[in-house]
Amino acid sequence: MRKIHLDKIRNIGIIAHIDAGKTTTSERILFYSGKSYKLGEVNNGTAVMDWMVQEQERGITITAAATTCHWKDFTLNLIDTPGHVDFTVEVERSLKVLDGAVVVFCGVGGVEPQSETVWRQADRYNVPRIAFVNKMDRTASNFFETLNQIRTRLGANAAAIQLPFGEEENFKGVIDLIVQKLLVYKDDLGKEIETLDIPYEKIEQVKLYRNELLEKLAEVDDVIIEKFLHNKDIAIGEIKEAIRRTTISNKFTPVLCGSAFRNKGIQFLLDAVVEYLPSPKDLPPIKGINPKTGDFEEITASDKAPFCGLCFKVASDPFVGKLNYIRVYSGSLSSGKYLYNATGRVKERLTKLVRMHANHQEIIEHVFTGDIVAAVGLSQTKTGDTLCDETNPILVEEMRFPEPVIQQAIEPKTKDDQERLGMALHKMVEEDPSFHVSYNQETGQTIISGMGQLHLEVITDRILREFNVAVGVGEPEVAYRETVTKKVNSTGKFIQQSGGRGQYGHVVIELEPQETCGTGITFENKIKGGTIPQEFIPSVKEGIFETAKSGVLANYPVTDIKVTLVDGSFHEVDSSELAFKMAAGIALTSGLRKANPILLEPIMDMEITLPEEYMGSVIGDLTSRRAKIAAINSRSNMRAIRADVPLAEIFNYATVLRSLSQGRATYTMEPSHYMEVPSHISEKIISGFSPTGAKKSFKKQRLTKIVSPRP
Ligand SMILES: Nc1nc2c(ncn2[C@@H]2O[C@H](COP(=O)(O)OP(=O)(O)OP(=O)(O)O)[C@@H](O)[C@H]2O)c(=O)[nH]1
Ligand SMILES: [Mg+2]
Repeated sequence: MRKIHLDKIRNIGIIAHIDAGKTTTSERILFYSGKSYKLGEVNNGTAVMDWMVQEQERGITITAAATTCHWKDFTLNLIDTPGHVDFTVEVERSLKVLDGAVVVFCGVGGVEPQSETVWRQADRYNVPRIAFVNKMDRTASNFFETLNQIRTRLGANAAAIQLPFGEEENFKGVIDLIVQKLLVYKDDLGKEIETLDIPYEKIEQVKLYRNELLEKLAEVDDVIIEKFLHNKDIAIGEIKEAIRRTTISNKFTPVLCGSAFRNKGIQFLLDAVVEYLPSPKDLPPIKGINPKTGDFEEITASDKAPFCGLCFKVASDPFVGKLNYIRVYSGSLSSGKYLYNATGRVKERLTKLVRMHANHQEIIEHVFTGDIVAAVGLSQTKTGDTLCDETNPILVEEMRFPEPVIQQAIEPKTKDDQERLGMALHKMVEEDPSFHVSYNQETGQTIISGMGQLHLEVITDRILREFNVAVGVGEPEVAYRETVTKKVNSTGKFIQQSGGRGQYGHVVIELEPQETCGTGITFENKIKGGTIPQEFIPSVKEGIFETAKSGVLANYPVTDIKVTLVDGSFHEVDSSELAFKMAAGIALTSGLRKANPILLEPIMDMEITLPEEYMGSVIGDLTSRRAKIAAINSRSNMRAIRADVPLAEIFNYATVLRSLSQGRATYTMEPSHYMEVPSHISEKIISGFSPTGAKKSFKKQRLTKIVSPRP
């Protein structure tokens, strides 16, 4: 029997632009909830959530860390995510399984580029959120400007439910607009809070913002609009209920403020989390596909329902080995039991269940609906796999991960380490869906690809420290993609009949470009009436996805295509999974050749913040780099240029920008989308590649950096 009622669970993530204070806020949550006895700081490497050495050394979060703590009689499963765009996959997978999020904003920076990114990610998963404007103690922090930007840049129906009291270094506490009280911190640790009446000089401002709060609620809530229009009193309880209703239905975002570093505002943030963010049962049931029938089914958030959980993260632990992080959507589970992996179609035995506290584990015996836990013993389960009850198989919608944009060659420093490097890379791929490894037949080199230079740097550093393999790496290069521009039909046959049991696979596919870019590969099965038996369909899909890993132009992975299986045939005896997989691969390759293939390159969404006087030279330089300027805005007393720039043009841009602006400009960028490579450039790239492996072979990458222990 479960001890914690489902109503009392909050699964929340902390998301934000890099450095907004997510980890500092998480550390305070752990402290005030009694989970940590000491305040952890990012600055001196004592933050429990930033447990990796690479995080502590660099002062940034790299991997999403999960923990569980309690606030009042609620249980909070909390995930602190990284802000750096190279680790965006961590935000993506966390949002997939979380029920709510706290979006942290820097009170000085306001809505920064990655604040927009994570906001859009949360939009995509329909995650209800509350906003926390942090760093109110800092010079030039501006709560009202940030609130304004949340509305204008993010398009949120947001309103303050608190106002800051005191500014910058005199920031002392908050005014609660709902109960109309001033809450002042009396000590540095933020434990003693005094509740006072609103000071006289603040009464007008409080009236104004309280009214604005009610107005914004009235726009989206029938109960409030009714009372508001008729000028009736609205009770505190009614306001809170309306905030809860509208936050959960994603129609409203309450905005709070504080200073995590100065220990102010966190208890009220926790109150807001439990009051306004949903419990697992407050959200509409998620849908899954029954693999037997192909029909959609609702997954009921109840312990009594059959088990269904999603593995959203895989990590390796030095002591227990592989850990599978699971969000339980329905049913319950005990350690020692068997589970069915509906994605991989294998049965797995769960040897141990643990509750994660950053990198520490607490052994538990049972898990229930709504829990976020880690499992040991699931050797075949990967990120994105659905685990369920074998008699009630179900598939939760697959997760989509971003395509890597840069790649480099990697080799072990000594030949003896080849095998261990292979093992290390295998582990990394298992953990990180945005990290890919491929082997270039032409050059005999292993190529690693990822989301950015920092991403690959952290991976090579981990290979050295965790696996003790020193490696050499090449210069990072652009990871191009291939796609098609025309719709074609293509047939693939894999037939071998040489006495005895043969092979027979025959498929007809439709191959077409996807309308929107960045969608990867979509596979649809339109086979009717058993032309190809259902049992072979997954193999056809597998064949398509595997073949799409290397395209027909220059061996780059294929993306943004839709493949529809429309026809085919089978043989009673000779047909096998392998034969259909091969046939699908043949169909795809010949289809790609016919469908006017093109090369795609990653385009980065870049924001450069700089003083006005450098605008001319920076814009001039950007234009020479094939950039498209999207907007020029003001940021405090600086200017901000927003541009789309091909990644190929901005390697080592930091050095360029430094010299153009005497070190006064800064920039952030993130992969935005793929675009066709202009033909004169694409010809050069393709001519460097020969599918026959004959004379014009791929250039072998020169290794330019060695990652090995310092002497
Ligand atoms: N003055 C001030 N500094 C803060 C506050 N919150 C965080 N910081 C500082 O801001 C820096 C970044 O804080 P983190 O908590 O690591 O930020 P983060 O959002 O977790 O960063 P990433 O995980 O790397 O994206 C650290 O130096 C913190 O001490 C605050 O309220 N006031
Ligand atoms: Mg952090």
